[in-house]
Amino acid sequence: MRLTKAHGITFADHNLVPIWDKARSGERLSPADGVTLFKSVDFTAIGRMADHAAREKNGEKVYFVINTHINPTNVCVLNCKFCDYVSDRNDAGAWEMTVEDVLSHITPEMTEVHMVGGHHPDWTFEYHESYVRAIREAFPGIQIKAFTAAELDYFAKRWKIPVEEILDRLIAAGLNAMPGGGAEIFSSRVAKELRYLGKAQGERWLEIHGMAHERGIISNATMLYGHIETYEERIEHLRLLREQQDKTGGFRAFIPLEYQVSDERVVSRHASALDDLKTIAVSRLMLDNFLHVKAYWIMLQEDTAGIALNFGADDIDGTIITERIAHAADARSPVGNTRQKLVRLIRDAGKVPVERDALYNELHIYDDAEALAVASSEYAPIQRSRISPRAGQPLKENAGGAS
Ligand code: V47
Repeated sequence: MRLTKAHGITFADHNLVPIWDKARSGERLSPADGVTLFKSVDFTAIGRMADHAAREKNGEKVYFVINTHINPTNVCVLNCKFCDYVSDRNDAGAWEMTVEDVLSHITPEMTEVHMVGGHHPDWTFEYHESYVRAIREAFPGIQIKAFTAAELDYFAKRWKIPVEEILDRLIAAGLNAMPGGGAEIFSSRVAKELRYLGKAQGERWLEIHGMAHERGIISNATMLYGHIETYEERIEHLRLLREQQDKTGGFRAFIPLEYQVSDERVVSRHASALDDLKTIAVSRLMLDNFLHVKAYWIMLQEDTAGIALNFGADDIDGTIITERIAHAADARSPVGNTRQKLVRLIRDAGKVPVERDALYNELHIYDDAEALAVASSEYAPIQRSRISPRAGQPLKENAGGAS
């Protein structure tokens, strides 16, 4: 095999050299470049290119947050084929949280609460709004990242309230940011096959994020991969996100979500670690206008997430405490993590741990001595995945239902 050396990288696949030239000079990669990267097996070169792109944006810094994920209900009118999280309200595993239940999951140490739930058939918008207001009253300093564009679209249709008004009311109640879920893959072919045509489709999902950005609300974006989608469909998804970001600029982090094989077994096995790393790297290279790419340790597993920090990712999300969506599909990661473990993961990757809040304000930069001290202090995962959170909490009578 003839190897080509170009500006610090040794290439086995010569097709990548012109892409590296573009990436180095800040020229935008085309969709065809993206597909070429996905189809290439020159992993080290792809990783080096993506690491370069990440360093250009964030240096050696890798971000994490002390947060919790709260899922007030798993009752949902949808039946997406990839999702094991949802329940019918009569199922034994269904749960509905009261406002007090939600508050009981938050501690003063947390700086971010991430809250998303099912498309409940009869909880009013006012009930969802009351969660945000109650969190803001009880924890004035916490940042609230809540409700996906898919949920906002559902509230709007179900309760005949314009999304603009919904956003304004949530902001008045205390909303700070929007999570990136519900995007899946922007493809009507996949949406039809995986039965998610019933939720906000690509154009609408992007439009709602644009509305949030115009109101000063930052948001994230996700992509569910590793099922029936093609490389071309992944790239089209990234292209559409990049285009929206050019228009409204409010996306902060992109999070590729590796499909966790659900009971329906859309495919028989998880994406490989190589596919995970390549997806992180290609996303970093294509999304030149996104500041952050997250290696979501819950779905990647900690080992792959750690390696992803040298493949273009600069964020690993946070402590989470009790993750339910991926673990409903029996994800193999712990459901939560400790600060020590996250600092260690970042330090072991040779990067600088930075504790952030939901808005990416830097709260604490760990110098190496401190990172070493934190990383080598005793740590333990909070809960192993095999203790399934599937059962959630028992249904409570009249938890805010509109009926
Ligand atoms: O919207 C559902 C996906 C998302 C499965 O914004 C599945 O900071 C994999 O959006 N396998 C929820 N994925 C998670 C999410 C998220 C996570 C972390 C951070 C942020 C952020 C957002 O999970 C859903 C859906 O797209 N999902 N089922 C599954 N079996």
